[in-house]
Amino acid sequence: MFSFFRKKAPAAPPAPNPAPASTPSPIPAPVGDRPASVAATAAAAEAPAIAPLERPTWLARLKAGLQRTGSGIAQAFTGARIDEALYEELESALLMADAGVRATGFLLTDLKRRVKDAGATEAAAVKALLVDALTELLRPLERPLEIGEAQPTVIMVVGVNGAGKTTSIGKLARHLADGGLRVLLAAADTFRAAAREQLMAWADRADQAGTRAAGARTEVEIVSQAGGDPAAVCFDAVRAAQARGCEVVIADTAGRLPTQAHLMEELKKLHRTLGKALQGAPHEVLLVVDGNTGQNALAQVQSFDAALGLTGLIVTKLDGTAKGGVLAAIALWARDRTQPRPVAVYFIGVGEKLEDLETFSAREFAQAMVG
Ligand SMILES: Nc1nc2c(ncn2[C@@H]2O[C@H](COP(=O)(O)OP(=O)(O)O)[C@@H](O)[C@H]2O)c(=O)[nH]1
Ligand SMILES: [Mg+2]
Repeated sequence: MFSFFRKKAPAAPPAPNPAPASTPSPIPAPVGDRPASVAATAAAAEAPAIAPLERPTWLARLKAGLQRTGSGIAQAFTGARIDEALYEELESALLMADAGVRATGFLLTDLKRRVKDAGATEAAAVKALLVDALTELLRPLERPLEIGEAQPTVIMVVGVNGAGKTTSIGKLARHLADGGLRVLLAAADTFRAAAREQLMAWADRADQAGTRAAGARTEVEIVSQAGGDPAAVCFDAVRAAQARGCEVVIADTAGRLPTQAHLMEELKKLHRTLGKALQGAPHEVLLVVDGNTGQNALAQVQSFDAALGLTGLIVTKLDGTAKGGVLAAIALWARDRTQPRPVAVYFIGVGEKLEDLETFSAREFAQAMVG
């Protein structure tokens, strides 16, 4: 399910009903072992909760999406014995799943240690231990997106063309607005004429997923400028959000390859512009990656991070032919990264509908991948 929680604003502008607690309050409380995924600091005292919605089909979709990986890994466990052949098969399956050489080696070493510690004697037990190893590797990526420490919280969204930026922004905005947050979108992809309309369509979408708390729905606003300068759109959007009391600004940007130096420079300029409009902005720099890009996804993460300092990822299209292993490679990279702020996987996309944007759960993902 999709969920988010709010944090209270620091030294808030006087709110009509001051909240008693100053600590972040989960909205809603995590369900099962799934974490709440977006944290928001709203000045509003009685933050409307997004009604938790159980959708057991969601995990099934992720499993179906990662099926090829799952069956590849599961195949390694068809024998009963724990021997070198089992580890060799697992190695091939992980490599085929796009985990890459490093993460594959890391996972196998960790798995062998777990097998030894547990005194496991059957292949079936090794499978469960692999889920544990993968879960532990992925766990640091499982963190809630924090919204509301600043007013407004400014989120910049970047990525290559077709990764799913606009779609994910639309879904995210709709979910947040259905939960009662005032969201303003900056249509800063001024290259694509239809990008604004695409955002509008999501912004206007009815609450199909049932995520809306009673009476909580707010309208999503959009700032755009036909054929205009993306930096101007971003600047205007933040200023408009301040003037209108919006809690979240999400900036959509034009797709680009990290190898396109001048376009990356433009992205850095957008980043600076947001900071000029509001000190400390953008508070989040999210990279949207297509889960089907395999090991290239890691290269994208590294390049965009070097240019902008990423705070989070949205991994899309995990319902398709994605193999999922690249998340293990990203997790290993993130572990060794020395930036003060860790990178999280805030959401994963498992389809084209509103309810297909989901909170990332390390264990669920590991289970879906191992099959
Ligand atoms: N199957 C599937 N398709 C997706 C997902 N996310 C986005 N898409 C599709 O990917 C295509 C490109 O998305 P778009 O948001 O326009 O990409 P952008 O260029 O990064 O803004 C569209 O057809 C979306 O519907 C997902 O999680 N699953
Ligand atoms: Mg787009």
